[in-house]
Amino acid sequence: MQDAITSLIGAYDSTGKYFDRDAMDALKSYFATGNARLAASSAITANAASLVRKAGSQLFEDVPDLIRPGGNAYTTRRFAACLRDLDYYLRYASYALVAGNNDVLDERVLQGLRETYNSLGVPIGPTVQGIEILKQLVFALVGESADWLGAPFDYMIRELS
Ligand code: CYC
Repeated sequence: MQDAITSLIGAYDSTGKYFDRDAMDALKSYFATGNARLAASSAITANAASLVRKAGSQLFEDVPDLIRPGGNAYTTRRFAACLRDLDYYLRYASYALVAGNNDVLDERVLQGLRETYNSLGVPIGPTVQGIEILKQLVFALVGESADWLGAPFDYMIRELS
């Protein structure tokens, strides 16, 4: 698992280079957003259950077929699996925000996920929509929509799409 600092050290060490200006700029911007990252992660943690509940309601309102007979989130078991998946996305986003790096998302969330979803008939489009809704709810909660705050959600959306 990588974070903003270890990934940079890895990249520079592998070629035996001291940090250059680009590296310093990357580190400065990571430290400059450090307190805000912690505050965002802690706000997510404190509101996780309600964020997931709201994201689920909004998703099922936007795509009502999901919870009708024949929909992938129809039956209590699948409905619950869907909310659980949204909770996974939110929790891992809160880790990636603190790390300033998306490696944890690759390693713990995304690896093999598309194949699993395809084999179970879990639709990718509405899943991506659910992650986008989580992102907007987090923007509203934190009171800003900076790139670094949306980054983990954007990454999961891009990788799943
Ligand atoms: C199922 N979601 C699954 C499964 C996995 C994940 C592995 C199959 C096993 C199971 O049912 O638990 C996802 N598991 C994860 C992730 C991690 C993990 C991300 C990383 C921590 O360990 N269905 C919809 C919605 C969407 C949805 C669009 C919610 C946004 O229609 C989700 N995921 C969904 C559903 C299932 C599922 C309904 C059950 C499908 C089935 O068994 O038929």
